[in-house]
Formats: sequence, structure tokens, C-alpha cells
Amino acid sequence: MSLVVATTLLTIISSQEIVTADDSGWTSVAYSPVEISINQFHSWEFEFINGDGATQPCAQLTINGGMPSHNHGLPTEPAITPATNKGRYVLEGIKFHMPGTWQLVLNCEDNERNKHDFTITFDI
Ligand SMILES: [Cu+2]
Repeated sequence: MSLVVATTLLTIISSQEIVTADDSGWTSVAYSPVEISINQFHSWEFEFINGDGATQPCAQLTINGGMPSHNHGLPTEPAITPATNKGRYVLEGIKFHMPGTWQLVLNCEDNERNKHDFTITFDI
């Protein structure tokens, strides 16, 4: 049990949470590295929470991104897979190749086929 607690603490210290809401009362929580280095591969985690506060799976989940002001997408094709943490997803193989304002767009289709779209905007 203490091992689990330690792991959880480590995760909280080394990541930051970006919370975004959609119209239906769902929120996405993105766990990103606190310091994102340019041109370095890193991983993010995501979880989706409904209006009752329960973590929800996505029947379909896609993630795209890029720099809107530069009109280009991501320089890599990151892979999204379910994480070992219950209900979370891990995005691996993502990197950003220049400083500026980036967006990640998450499209989660839930088990009732409702679509939940989130746009996360952040500066590097
Ligand atoms: Cu750019």
C-alpha cells in the first residue's frame, strides 16, 4: 500500500494537470510533464470524468494537435493506449519541435456514442 502511495505522489510532483470541460459536463484531465523540452520525446496521460465525477472510458479516442498560428500539425504520430492506472490513457511518442502555442485536440466517443471534444491550449 505504501508503494502505491509513493508512486502516486511521484506522479503528482512530476506532472501538471490541465483540466478542460465540454458542454455535456465532462472534463478531460491531461497530465503533462512540468517542463516540456523542445524536440524531446515524452509521454502524457489523460483521463475523462463525467458530470458525476466518475472516470469514464472512451469507446473511441483520437488525439490530434499542432500549432494553429503556424498551420502545422504534430511532427510525430503519437500513440494513445489505455494506461495501467484504471481509466487513464497514455500518449507516447509526442514531441514538439519549436517553442510557441500548441494545441492538443481530444475526441472521446463514450460507450453511448456521445462525442466529447476537448481542445487543450498551452505554451512551450
Ligand atoms: Cu510551429
